[in-house]
Amino acid sequence: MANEPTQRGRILRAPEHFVDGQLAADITASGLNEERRGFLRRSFLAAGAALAGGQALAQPAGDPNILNLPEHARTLGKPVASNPYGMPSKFETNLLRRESPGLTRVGAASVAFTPLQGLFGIITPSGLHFERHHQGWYDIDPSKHRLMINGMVKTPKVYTMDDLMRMPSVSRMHFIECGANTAMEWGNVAVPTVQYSHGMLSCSEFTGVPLSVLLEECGYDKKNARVILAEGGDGSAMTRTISLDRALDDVIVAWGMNGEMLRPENGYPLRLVVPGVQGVSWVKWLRRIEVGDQPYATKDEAVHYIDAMPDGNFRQYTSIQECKSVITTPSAGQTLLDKGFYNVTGLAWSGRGRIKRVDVSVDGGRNWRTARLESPVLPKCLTRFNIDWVWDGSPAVLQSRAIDETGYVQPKINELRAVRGTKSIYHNNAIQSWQVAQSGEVSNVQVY
Ligand SMILES: Nc1nc2c(c(=O)[nH]1)N[C@H]1C(S)=C(S)[C@@H](COP(=O)(O)O)O[C@H]1N2
Ligand SMILES: [Mo]
Repeated sequence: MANEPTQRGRILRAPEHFVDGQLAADITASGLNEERRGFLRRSFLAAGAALAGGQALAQPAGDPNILNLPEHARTLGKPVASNPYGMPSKFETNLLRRESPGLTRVGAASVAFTPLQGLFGIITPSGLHFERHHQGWYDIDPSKHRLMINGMVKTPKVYTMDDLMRMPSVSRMHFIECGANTAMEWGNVAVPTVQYSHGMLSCSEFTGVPLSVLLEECGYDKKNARVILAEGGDGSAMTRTISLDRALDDVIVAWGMNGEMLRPENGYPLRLVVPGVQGVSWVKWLRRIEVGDQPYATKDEAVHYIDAMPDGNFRQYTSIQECKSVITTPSAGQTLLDKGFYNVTGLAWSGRGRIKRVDVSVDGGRNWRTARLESPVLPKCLTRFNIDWVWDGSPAVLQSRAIDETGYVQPKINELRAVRGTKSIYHNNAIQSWQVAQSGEVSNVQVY
């Protein structure tokens, strides 16, 4: 696994394609007009002046990739709709969901991780959304799919997809994180890349009808009802309990993801979106919601996604994904090519609301600088952060620490262990450390 290729496994020196005065002459030779050349020179100078660290500029004079007009500049390109459903460039084939070999006995009950190291911004491309199935995935015929709402309601109802999609809908951006994300790292360093350590995390714009609208329409028992039970249409008959307060707050019965229908792997044609709550409650292939007056002690809930504590007890219903962050570049498995300038970038999120601040350390947590948060900064959504760094070529330990709007500060791994022990699987939101060796190689370490 350690040798598995990672997307953008090598980080190119940022200023590599800046050019000097000599090249301006070559550009003239290649046929650019005066006006264009003037523009290029100005922008190169501006970019060059902004360089941190005062590195020597690259000398690409004589580079055939600049001197010779490529074929694509001399010929007719492909016609529109050659790919009626667009796909990534053939040069990007390394950016893939990956399964952790041997994690579970069968692939139908496993995980495929999102390649966080290769993504920009906050939205996960739908084809790279992580997958977690207890019993495989299906491509369900939407014309045959039904959603039943029953239990403590005045009028139990069965909805078709057409019924649901006529209702008032909302579109909201939210992260989904499996409660078992970063589960392998409780005891010590276990996995070689951020894809495996944090890749049970994705973020999309979801579209659907608020669950509150459906519950109102069915006339839920306002006096006595306390919970809902959501049931999936797969063989594992996944069921999860959600408190009625939460169900009425921001839960969505969703069919849309990133502007199109959900992908089959992610619950097509219908899934529950439970913002801020661990992934297991986001029931896929959603077929039934039952309103009740006490938590359903389903077998699934008794044994899965509960936290083993040091004293031998278990914490149950710790469903909210606490504030967490991780640097995605540079991250383990990547190699810095040279000393000099790097944009350190990563993701921060909190199941309790908005991210307020992210601090970054390059010396294992002794000193911290505040990173730039990119907009939008939305509640229960991924937030992208960036910060400048000039690497002097000596060993470094990179860390990020997120703070959410409740004031909660992401803990160090030793602080978390002091309270939770090492028997847990779920809800590890510790600060992640990446070590940069003198060689430029980045690896997963635990430093506190
Ligand atoms: N019906 C059903 N819903 C399910 C699951 C499942 O196996 N069956 N897995 C759950 C778990 S544990 C997680 S983390 C999320 C994963 O959602 P994704 O596969 O869209 O990433 O779906 C949840 N919903
Ligand atoms: Mo999960």
